[in-house]
Amino acid sequence: MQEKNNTYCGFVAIVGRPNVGKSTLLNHLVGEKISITADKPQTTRHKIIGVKTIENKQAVFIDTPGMHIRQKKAINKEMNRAAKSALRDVDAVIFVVEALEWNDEDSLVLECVQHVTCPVFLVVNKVDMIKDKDKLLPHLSSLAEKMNFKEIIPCVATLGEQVQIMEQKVFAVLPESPFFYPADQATDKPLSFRLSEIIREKLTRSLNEELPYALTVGIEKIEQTDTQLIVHAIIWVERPSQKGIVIGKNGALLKHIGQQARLDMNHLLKTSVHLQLWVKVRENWSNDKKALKNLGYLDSDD
Ligand SMILES: Nc1nc2c(ncn2[C@@H]2O[C@H](COP(=O)(O)OP(=O)(O)OP(=O)(O)O)[C@@H](O)[C@H]2O)c(=O)[nH]1
Ligand SMILES: [Mg+2]
Repeated sequence: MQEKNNTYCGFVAIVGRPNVGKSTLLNHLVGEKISITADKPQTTRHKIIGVKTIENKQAVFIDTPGMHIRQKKAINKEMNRAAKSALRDVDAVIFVVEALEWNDEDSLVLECVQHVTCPVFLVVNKVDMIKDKDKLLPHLSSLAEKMNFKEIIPCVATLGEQVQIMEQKVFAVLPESPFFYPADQATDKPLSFRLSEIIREKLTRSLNEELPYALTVGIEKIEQTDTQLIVHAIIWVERPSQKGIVIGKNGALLKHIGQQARLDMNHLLKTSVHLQLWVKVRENWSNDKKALKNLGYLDSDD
């Protein structure tokens, strides 16, 4: 007799060096903004789950921090550790690279994915950036020699190009299993985390040089009134001079960040949000393990 109601479910790690488009891809795969993105390396700092359920199949995608080599602070070690740990016990891997590029950090990621036993899909992202399209095929052939990839899929994550095809191919390798998440749940992260990340995205996009790496955001309190949600957030920086830059002349930059973040929060929560932002100094937080723990950077499940 044919079995009814079989379900398929599995974990799918999205890995790659910084800035190749992993989080952009995750958001397109899930169909919702789950993970923040910016045109700077090391934007994602945590493993972030995005769940996509279609009928009797569920893929639990894990976005990861870009694996990197040169930075040596405690937070960088933690990010690399989180990315590597995402490869444990997964059912498929999406390894993202940038079209026509290959560097030491891609090689580091390759070394890690060569050890997994599940199918590895190579996604060659940003093909829209290629000026001479004739270069793509030879590039794909050279990538095919690096390991036995299940598939090599060129893609434009920002436009969602080829993302549906990728989804079909990944869904086809999910094992038979009960669902891990309710069908209507899109991420594992609590609201406070999502709100803090929205603020960090606006800061990362607005600030230059080292400043995005010197700050983190914590949500102190969320209050519900009759008419709106009041979110109290602290932006932590490492030095007093950085505080002044984040606030800006007459508070202009902080106001701009607040306006941008509030729009995204209104959209996410479908309610009016009032955002209270403070900037405080916590010396050397990014290289201090105790501070990292307090600020939510040490995942307990790794
Ligand atoms: N032109 C182009 N830009 C892209 C594409 N995909 C992503 N980007 C841009 O590349 C930048 C980095 O994208 P992210 O999704 O934040 O990259 P990431 O791999 O998650 O980066 P980290 O979290 O730092 O490791 C952003 O500015 C994206 O808009 C693409 O297909 N084409
Ligand atoms: Mg990212």
